[in-house]
Formats: sequence, structure tokens, C-alpha cells
Amino acid sequence: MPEFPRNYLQCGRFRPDIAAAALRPLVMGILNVTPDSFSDGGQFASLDLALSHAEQMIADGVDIIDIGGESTRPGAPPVSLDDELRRVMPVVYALRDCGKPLSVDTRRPAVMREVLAAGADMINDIEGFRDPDSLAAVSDSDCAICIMHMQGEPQSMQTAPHYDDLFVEVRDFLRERIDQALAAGIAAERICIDPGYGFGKTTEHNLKLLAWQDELQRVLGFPLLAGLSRKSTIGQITGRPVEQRMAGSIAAALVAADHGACIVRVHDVAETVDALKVWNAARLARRVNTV
Ligand code: 7PJ
Repeated sequence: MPEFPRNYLQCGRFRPDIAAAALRPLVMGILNVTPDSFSDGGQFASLDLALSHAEQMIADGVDIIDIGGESTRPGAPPVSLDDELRRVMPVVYALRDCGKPLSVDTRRPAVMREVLAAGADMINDIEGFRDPDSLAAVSDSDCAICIMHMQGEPQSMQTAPHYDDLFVEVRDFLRERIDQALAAGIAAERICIDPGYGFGKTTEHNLKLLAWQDELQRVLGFPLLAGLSRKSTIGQITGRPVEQRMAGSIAAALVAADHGACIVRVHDVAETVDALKVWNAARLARRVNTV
């Protein structure tokens, strides 16, 4: 078990436990806010859909809700600042008292500031807070931050990912961003890290990183978040389209848990929570040799 700055993650109004040997990883549920239609009817429909999805995730045992208003899938078209705010803000306002920490998946400092003012508890930035203004946007709050590694840009990152030394490059990038965050006054207990599965990585890169994940977490000393749910690596291994990747994604979440992940980011909350409960019960029994 790695040594973390604290046995909890400081996450805005919440302090979820991490790093206790008896715990399963926290489950972060992905709440994608669907693009607004131009009519008001469409806007309300997409908000309603997002809220009922969130309610279902809460009933299913989600630990953190990750709200995203910008698709960062490889090749996805860019979303304007106004559109991102229009998608995300109503969801943050509607869910702020839902009892679960709210994370927002965004790369824009302006969005970070708005959602934190509205009560968000965590900022999940796939760029690892490389925008010079992004650390300033989060430093005055006590939100958690997830620092993710990405090679290249979403538009082109999957074209020909290449590393001279995968582990060293991901580790050094994360270490540099952690140091910048600490220098900006962000307390260590607010930080978690993410190898960024699928972000400028082939299936082989992803599988190697997954195998090295515990080592990455141990040498950097910060809790690790793993996001493999429905990604193309699952598709490549199983031969399944994105709508049929649940079983593969659950298997990936269990492997990530086995390799020490403190948080898993998933679409299928109920199924992943059940799978992790079984994994955890079996794992804990394995430690007890007196029965
Ligand atoms: C991730 C993410 C991930 C973190 C996305 C998708 C693409 N944030 N946002 N880690 N992936 N921290 O879900 O397929 O892996 S968007």
C-alpha cells in the first residue's frame, strides 16, 4: 500500500477515504451532458436526461459524479466556452446538494472558476493543468484535482503515439505537473494522478501502463485514478463496438483495482460497484489465514 499525503482525498465539501487496506476503489460515474438542441425543449430534455442518469448512479452506489460538457474522444469536434458552460452549469446547480462529490471534466480555467463558485468539489483536467491559468483557477478552493497525462491533443493524439520510454515519460510529466500544483499552493491531499489511458496511447501502451500502474502510484506517492471504461482498447481486445463494451470495461476496472487504483472512472456504475464488492471481499479473505 503506497504512502499518500493523507488517508483521504480532500474533495471540496467531502473527504472520501482512500488508501485503507480494507477499501475497494471509489467509483467515479461518468455523466456526459449531451449536446443541447437549439430549441428550449431540447435543452430541458438533455438536462432532464442528465439528472435522471445522476439519480440512477447515486442509487447504484456511485462515490463521485464526473460531469463533462466537452467530448474528448479522439477526433471529436471542439466545443465553444459558451456551449460548455451552457451544458455543465445547470447540471452542477441541480446536483450540488445531491450528497455526492461533484467533479467537472474540463480543460478551461473559465469553466473551472464558474463550477467551483457553483459548488463543484473536484476538477478533472485531461490536460493536467498545463494551461497557465488553470492552477490559479483552482488554487483558492479546496477542491480535489485530477492531473492526467496526455500525449498530443485529442484531435490527433491517436494518429501515431510514440514513446522512447513510456513509463519514464508518463512519470516525469506527472511529477512535473504535481510540482507545479504544489508550488501554486495546492495542498498535497487535494491531488490525484491519472496515466490517461487512451490519450495518445496504443492498446499496447495502455496495457503496459496498467501493469505499471501500482509502481507509478508508489513512486509518485499520490492516489491514482484509472479510466478505461468503453475505451477503444477494450474494443480492440474484445472486437466489440462501444455499446457492447460493458463486460470488458468491468474486467478492466477489476484489473485496475488489483493494480492499486484508488478511483475508477466508469460508465456502468451498478455493475462495476457489484464487481468491485466481490473482488474486495475475496481479496480481504485472502489476507486472513486463520479461518
Ligand atoms: C478520462 C477522463 C480518463 C480522466 C475522459 C472517455 C474519454 N478523465 N476523461 N481520466 N477519459 N481523469 O471517457 O472515453 O481516462 S473522456
